[in-house]
Amino acid sequence: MSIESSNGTAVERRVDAVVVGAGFGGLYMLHRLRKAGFNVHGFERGADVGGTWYWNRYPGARCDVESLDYSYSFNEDLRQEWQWTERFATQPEILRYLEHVADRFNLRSLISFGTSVETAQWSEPYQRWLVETDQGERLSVQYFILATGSLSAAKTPDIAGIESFAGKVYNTSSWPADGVDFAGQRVGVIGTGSSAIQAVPLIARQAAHLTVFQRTPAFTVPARNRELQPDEVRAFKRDYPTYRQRILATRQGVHFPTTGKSALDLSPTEREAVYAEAWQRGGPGFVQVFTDLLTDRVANETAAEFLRARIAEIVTDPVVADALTPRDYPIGSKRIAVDTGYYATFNRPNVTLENLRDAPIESVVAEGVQTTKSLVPLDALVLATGFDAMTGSFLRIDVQGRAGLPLREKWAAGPRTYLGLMSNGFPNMFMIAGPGSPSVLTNMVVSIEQHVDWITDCLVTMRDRSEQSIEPFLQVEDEWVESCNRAAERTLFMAGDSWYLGANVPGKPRVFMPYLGGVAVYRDICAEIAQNGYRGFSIKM
Ligand code: NA7
Repeated sequence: MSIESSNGTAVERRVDAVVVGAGFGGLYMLHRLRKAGFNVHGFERGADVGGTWYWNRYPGARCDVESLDYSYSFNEDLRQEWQWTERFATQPEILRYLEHVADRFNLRSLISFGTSVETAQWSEPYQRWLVETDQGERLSVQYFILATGSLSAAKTPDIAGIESFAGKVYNTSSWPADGVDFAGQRVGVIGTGSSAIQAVPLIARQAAHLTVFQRTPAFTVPARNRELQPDEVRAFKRDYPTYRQRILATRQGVHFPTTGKSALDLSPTEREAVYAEAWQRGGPGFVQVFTDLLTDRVANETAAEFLRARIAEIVTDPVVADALTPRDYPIGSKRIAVDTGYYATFNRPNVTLENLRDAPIESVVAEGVQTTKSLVPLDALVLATGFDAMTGSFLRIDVQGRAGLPLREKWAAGPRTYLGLMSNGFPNMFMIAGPGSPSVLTNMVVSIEQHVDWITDCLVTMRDRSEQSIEPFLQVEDEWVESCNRAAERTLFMAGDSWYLGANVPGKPRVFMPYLGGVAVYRDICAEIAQNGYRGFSIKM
């Protein structure tokens, strides 16, 4: 068989599966498929493994899921031998973990690094994908698997004149590997999402002066990060199976303490005590302490008020405190940030908050940032302006399905998938943690492992039955998308301009992209579909 590539030349290589991306998802996918006897190859645009954790090396970068939770479960020896050192792991430690996994399971030999997949075209006559890379490789592939990440395609901010800035411009999501020394410099940070909230306290300690340009204030809770104690790690490893069962039964794939009650069932004093305890405990579970914080606006407002009062307590200048206080969207509708000393950083004499609601950025000029009120002179500019989340990393590849249908066209009004795993019209193309799956609302490692396991089982079953292609029926996909949308409409997630909704990218359709039903329900749905002969999927010999 020979498939011709788009420029008419023959393919160079034939493999069973191509996996795009070598982060948590891609590495485990490669491991499982090779172990199952498939001939599999990986492509990774970075120079090494790590995905999100390879690129996001900005100062202070950490995971906001606790390290003991944010780890693979699939191998007992790996679980026992790896030692996390802190409650919330830093980016370098997570990257070391993924490098260790790549070495331990000998995965690097399967991957072409520094290589981006540019196009993938489905050939109906051959029932295979033709995959082409920016390095000129051309492969004929039965299964095309996208493990490209949910927060991987950085957003280019629509700010005029960035190229004219005389100093250096950095993006938090593609930070130089050997770090940046801001000593003695006037630094500007644009954006106040999770990345900026982690970076700002550290940049402030180094820079001569830091100016934070804020358009929308964020809700953030203290991480209360600390070193892990040998005793707790030993207990965790000893009781791992029990612990694992417990987190698989949750919505988020992590255990968050909850009262199991409505916030409105308690008196104001009792409620305050619950929030105070969650604040002291730290971490992103703050919005999980009551059952209705993400569905009831009045309940939500009680949590928001608690955090607003903390800002007023910490930040000494009332004007700055006021500017840092979020008021116009429900807490949790945009992903809550987890910080170490963020608000207190604004008490430092070398830190200024520029409230872009009072004076928007007009442009970046050679000397610095020009707002409608003043020119802020800068030596370095940091863009912490976010991502084209959840769909950006898929759509930057020119994917063409049956009858040459571009994925970009199919998803023009928002992503359409069945289970966040596959999309009708794109046979044998799988997504790991795609839109329509729990993904970013959960512990990503838990969700990734479940997707990889499901995909592997599916491919093994198809091979056993000599089946060639699989694709969801349009009707089940439409029903899935509809039910995801309906679930979102019953929540407060629709009321914040979040990246979950694509609202942070001008022109992107406003569609809530993750599945809201949670890890436990979703796992059951996927398992039941597989047990029933992949109900809802068209499978061809
Ligand atoms: P986010 O959370 O999307 O934050 C991006 C920030 O950048 C946010 O404060 C934006 O303000 C701001 N932004 C974006 N474009 C502009 C322009 N043009 N001018 C001024 N400010 C701008 O991205 P992060 O990287 O911080 O975090 C992403 C996720 O990674 C996070 O949720 C965690 O899950 C990990 P806006 O809100 O749009 O007014």
